[in-house]
Amino acid sequence: MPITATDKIWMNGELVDWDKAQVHVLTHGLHYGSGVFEGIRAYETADGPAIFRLTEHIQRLFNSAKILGMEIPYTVDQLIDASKETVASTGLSECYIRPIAYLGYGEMGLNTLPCSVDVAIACWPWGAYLGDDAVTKGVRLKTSSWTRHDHNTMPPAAKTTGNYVNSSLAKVEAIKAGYDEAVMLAPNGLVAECSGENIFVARHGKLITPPLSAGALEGITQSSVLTIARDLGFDAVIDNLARTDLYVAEEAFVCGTAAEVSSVNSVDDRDIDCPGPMTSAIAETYHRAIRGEIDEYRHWCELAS
Ligand code: PPE
Repeated sequence: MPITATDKIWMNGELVDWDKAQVHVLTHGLHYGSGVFEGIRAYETADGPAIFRLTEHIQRLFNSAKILGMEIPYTVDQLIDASKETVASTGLSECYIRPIAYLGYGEMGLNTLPCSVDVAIACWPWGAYLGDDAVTKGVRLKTSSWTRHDHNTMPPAAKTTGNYVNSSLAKVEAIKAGYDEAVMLAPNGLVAECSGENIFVARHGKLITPPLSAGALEGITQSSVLTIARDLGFDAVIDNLARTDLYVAEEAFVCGTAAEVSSVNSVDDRDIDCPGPMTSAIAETYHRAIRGEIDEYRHWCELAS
């Protein structure tokens, strides 16, 4: 999806002009995928732009770095403030936010211990990740021929830049085959997640989403959806799913910061009623929650200024 430029990008402690936010071609992260990143959204609320669950996203960035053994030279609070400062500098009321910490220029080779860590935060307006019709018409999923990483190869628990080659292989395969998104299975055949979203299905009236142990990212939207679903009175759990659970699901949806809540209309050409009643109720509540319209979830909306 094309990027629309904004004014400034935060790089290593200062806001620089968008066009000047550049790195050297020998940057370590470019060669070895040695970076960690986040995807966050800011939404317009009655009190001004607010960043949805910003603190948890920045904490996850630090956890990803910890898994990689990467020392981010800032504190969680500093990157929270920097994210707010970057959003405020754009003047936008709604945008996508991309913090990234990566091994920088100066060292080559696979021993990352001497490498410096650079940090940048960019924001830009980003529309519906899976298309404007994703909530109402739903998306077509295809089980990928690519397997999600094992925990002892590329830990899926860390949102590492290099991990996303696996996601891109799956996404491109699905699109070329005429589908919208790929479902990825773990090496043991259980459902992990989609290329850039967590997945939920309803079976016997209960909503189920796969765990981290099955190779899913611990999604912040997944966590919001679990809370919302339970508050709406639905039974919702984190549990393993077989591929065939998707084929006979009563309803299904995917969720993530970029995709928000998007319903699924089929998996491997097995149709699923769409949008299902629980999906519709959750999507509607989520869309109000992110804009600060529901009191009990307002603490998720962290004002940008
Ligand atoms: N799984 C994966 C693999 C994933 O990339 C995301 C986010 C999620 C689950 C959902 O996580 P959360 O955003 O915390 O609910 N995917 C990001 C988009 C990736 C991309 O750059 O494209 C996102 O939604 O920001």
